[in-house]
Formats: sequence, structure tokens, C-alpha cells
Amino acid sequence: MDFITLKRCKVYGYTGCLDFEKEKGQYFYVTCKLGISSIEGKLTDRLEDTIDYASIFEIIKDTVESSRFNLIEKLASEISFRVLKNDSRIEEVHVLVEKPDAPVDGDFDAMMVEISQTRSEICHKAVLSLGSNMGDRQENLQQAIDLLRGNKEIDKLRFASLYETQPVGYDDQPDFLNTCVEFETTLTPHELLLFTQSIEKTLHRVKTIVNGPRTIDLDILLYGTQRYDDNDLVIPHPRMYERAFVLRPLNELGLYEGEIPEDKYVRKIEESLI
Ligand code: PH2
Ligand code: MG
Ligand code: MG
Repeated sequence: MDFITLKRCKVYGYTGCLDFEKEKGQYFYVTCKLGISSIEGKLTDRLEDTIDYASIFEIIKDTVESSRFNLIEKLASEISFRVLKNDSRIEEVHVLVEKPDAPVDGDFDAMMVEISQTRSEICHKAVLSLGSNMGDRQENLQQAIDLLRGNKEIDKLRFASLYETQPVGYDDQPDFLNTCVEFETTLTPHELLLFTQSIEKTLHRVKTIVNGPRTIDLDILLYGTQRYDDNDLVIPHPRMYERAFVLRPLNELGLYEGEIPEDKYVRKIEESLI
């Protein structure tokens, strides 16, 4: 393992339990040690082949300046989370936050907290269902996959074959092309939802009828083994186990072994995504 360390970056921030700390602020020192399996730049001597410490300094500065946490524990963990999300080459992060002017009556150098986080702790396997039944359906799905792959927080993406499927729910519409994709991501469920919605927007999806025709639809099926339920997102997807157009591609990816309903047809086609 190779390491890059930013030592005692001095930044002004507003983290603290007391009101005046959140209002007036104080200086913090942040030390951040990044673990990278092997820094390519040590051979190539190129900046792109390493982690630019200037970009890490910006993350530290921005996080400390813009947050108003109670605890330096939380501040340290937010810094490490953002640093890990920023570049998938970083495998682990160690953050030390010092608060030299902590409001404690007595003689001390600084109050400090140290935390460590690894990529595997914040990286999850996500599974999506993709569908299209308007325009060039295959091209729409391909573009959606390309946009997913282009996100630096999405890695190791794999997808199933294309399936021609009979519409479920609202029948009076053309057949769909469906597939499923699986990838590793450091996006949170909510960030992933915003990203899939931005892809739908980019590919000109217009919402007309519920369950009706669409150029592209991306639904989050699974996010690790986590359950998630808030106003705009429920994971696992509540209807996924009733839908052959979801279960057939999932089965192909080795992600589902059980029964598959047969009320609607689902046919694997020859053409595939790239
Ligand atoms: N999507 C729906 C409703 N019905 N039917 C098929 N076959 N494929 C879909 O992707 C699909 C559907 C709502 O998103
Ligand atoms: Mg859907
Ligand atoms: Mg949807």
C-alpha cells in the first residue's frame, strides 16, 4: 500500500456543541492519510496517475467551512466519506481532526479525534431495472448504460441480455425492451435516485400516463442488503418479485433463483448492449 498524507491543514470551521462555536467558529487542524494500493505516478511521473493533494485539500477545506456539526467525530467521518467518494483509487482514509481552541478550561495542546474508513465500508452493490418502449428502444437503453458507466462513483457495471416484454399494468402500449444492471457504487440511495432521474431527463423521458409508454425508465431494485423507505424511494422495489420482465434478467445475472410469473411473455432477443 502507498500513502499520501496532508499534514495539519489549518482551516476555519463551525463544528462544536456550543452555540457560540457554531456562530463564531474556530480553527481546526486536519491531517488526512490516503491509502492507495499502488500509486501509478511513482513510475510514470504524471499528475493524472496519482491523487492530486490540492484536490483533497479543497475537500477538507470545503467540508470544514460548510458544516455545523456538534462533534469533531462527525466532521472527521464526513471528510473521510467525501474523500473516498471523490476517487475510486483511494482504498482507505485516516482522518485526524484537532481542535486547539476547544472550549475547555485547562492547559492542553488540542482535543483530537481520529477515524478510519475503507472503501468497502461505503461501497454497495446496486441493481437497477431498465426499460424502454418508445423511439429507438435499444439505443435508449444503451445510452442509459453509457451514462451510468460515465459516473465516477459507479464501478464494475455488468448487464443482462435484452428482453422483449409484454407491457404490465397498462396494456394498451407497445412492447418494452427490458434489462437489468448491477454495479458497485459509493452513491447513497438518494443520490442514486437523483442520478437515475437525471438520466431519464437527459434521454427526454416525458411522464404522461402512470405505467404508460416511456423512452426510458430506470428503477432501483436493490441496494446491498439494505431496506430503505422514505417518501420518494422504497428499496427493495416493492413490485419487483411480481414482474417477469425484472426477474428473468435478474436470474440471468445470478441475482434471483425463485419462481417467475408466466402471465406475460418475456423473450430474450439476439441483439445485445455493449
Ligand atoms: N414498466 C412499467 C410498467 N409496465 N411492463 C414491461 N413489460 N416492462 C416495463 O419496463 C414496464 C412495464 C412501469 O415502469
Ligand atoms: Mg418502472
Ligand atoms: Mg420508474
